[in-house]
Amino acid sequence: MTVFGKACLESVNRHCLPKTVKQWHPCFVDLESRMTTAVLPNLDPALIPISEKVRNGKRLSLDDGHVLYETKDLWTVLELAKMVRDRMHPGVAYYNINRHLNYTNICALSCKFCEFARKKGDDGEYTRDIEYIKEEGRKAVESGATEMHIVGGLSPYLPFEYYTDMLKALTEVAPNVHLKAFTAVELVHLARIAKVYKKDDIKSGVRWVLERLMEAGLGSLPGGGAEVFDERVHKEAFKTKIGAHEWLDVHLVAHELGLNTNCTMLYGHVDKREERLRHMEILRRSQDQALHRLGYEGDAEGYIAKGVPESEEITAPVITLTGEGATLPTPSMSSKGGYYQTITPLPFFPDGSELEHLSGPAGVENLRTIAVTRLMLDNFPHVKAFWIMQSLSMAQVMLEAGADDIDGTVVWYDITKAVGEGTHQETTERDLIVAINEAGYEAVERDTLYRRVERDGSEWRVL
Ligand code: V47
Repeated sequence: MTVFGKACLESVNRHCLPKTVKQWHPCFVDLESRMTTAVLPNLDPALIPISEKVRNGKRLSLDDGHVLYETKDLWTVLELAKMVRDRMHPGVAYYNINRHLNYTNICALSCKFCEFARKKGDDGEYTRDIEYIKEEGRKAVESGATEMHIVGGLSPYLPFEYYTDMLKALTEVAPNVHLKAFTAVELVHLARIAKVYKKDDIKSGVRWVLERLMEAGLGSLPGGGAEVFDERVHKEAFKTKIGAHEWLDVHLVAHELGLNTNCTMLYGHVDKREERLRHMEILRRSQDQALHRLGYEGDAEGYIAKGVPESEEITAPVITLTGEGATLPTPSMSSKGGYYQTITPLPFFPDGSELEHLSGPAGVENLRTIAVTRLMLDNFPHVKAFWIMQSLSMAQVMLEAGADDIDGTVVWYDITKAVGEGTHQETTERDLIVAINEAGYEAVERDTLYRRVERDGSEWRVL
């Protein structure tokens, strides 16, 4: 138990939680607080002012994020993230019944962290035809899936119509299955192959593409391709991929069109912790803008990081959803615009990539990153511990450290493979429920938009 445990928190507040760090300096420590540190010898006083902000639903600064990342008092960081997560999603954790579909692994890019991409003629290169894709749609219906998560490489060999045909074919065979498809990177590529891409006006081309894809059945955007929004990291690890501005523009246009989107952070390769924190700052400012469009008012005095270029252009006030009684956005607000639903931190898998010499992050770093993400991204409704990349056991533990979602049954997954696994990486609904229940939460099946699902075998409806 740490000082911020639910039961303990109130008593700490009443008796000894000091208002400033100064009071925790040894010269100022009173008897009560000395007793607290005696019971909790690892308590880091630097976390006290941060806990005050967290308790009051205030935005944390990049310096606070730095403390959360560097402190030796990991348990308090986890406990703070759990406090926020429990406040936002009391008693529940989410999963879904889904299928991932990777339609091609041919990719014009050569990102150093990627093990998935192939060039035409390489061993194992593939492009799925529409019949194959339809069959996947039928299997999704048979298995009762509510979502297909569809992403692929940037193939120079596929015309724009392939993408609209794919969505139309899936809508035909699986009309009730939500199509969460195409990362921002793919959408910019689609604008290029449709010849509507303009370097100085990315938004208009992407809008054209998204409108066509929505007509064909697109339901929302997954969060891939964000990596870490930083020029240095971009140059070093994924130079030819779109940068932060373009990624954000795509999501901005999607939100304007009423589509909900997700986002990710691929960490633990050439990135530094401070660069991850800046990535989080940029994302939460982008979400401020989306929530402001939905009518959230926010805190005009709230902390805004200086010197983070992508966030400087955003004029929305700071909007947090972590305070007591905050209302989370719902799909019914989508008539005014979409928003980011979920942030999924993705730990780097080195095997088979050009960065294989790096070790990649391990359990403690992953656990801490989930917690820091929950605490920093105070306006994101959900934090996902993607079990495919975290392992189901770690994803379960992460439910105690800020995560409220572990993704779904998945079935096929080709982007990363756990040691000894091929692309068939499936888990059962039962295993997901057991993992969530064992962590002490009610397992709630959700659809892509986080509406509760009521199910009878493969038949389902949203509540
Ligand atoms: O865009 C690529 C990343 C992403 C590696 O939106 C790698 O709900 C780790 O975006 N090690 C695809 N990661 C996955 C993704 C995702 C997953 C689950 C849920 C959602 C969602 C989105 O995987 C890519 C890239 O950022 N990636 N290579 C690697 N070696």
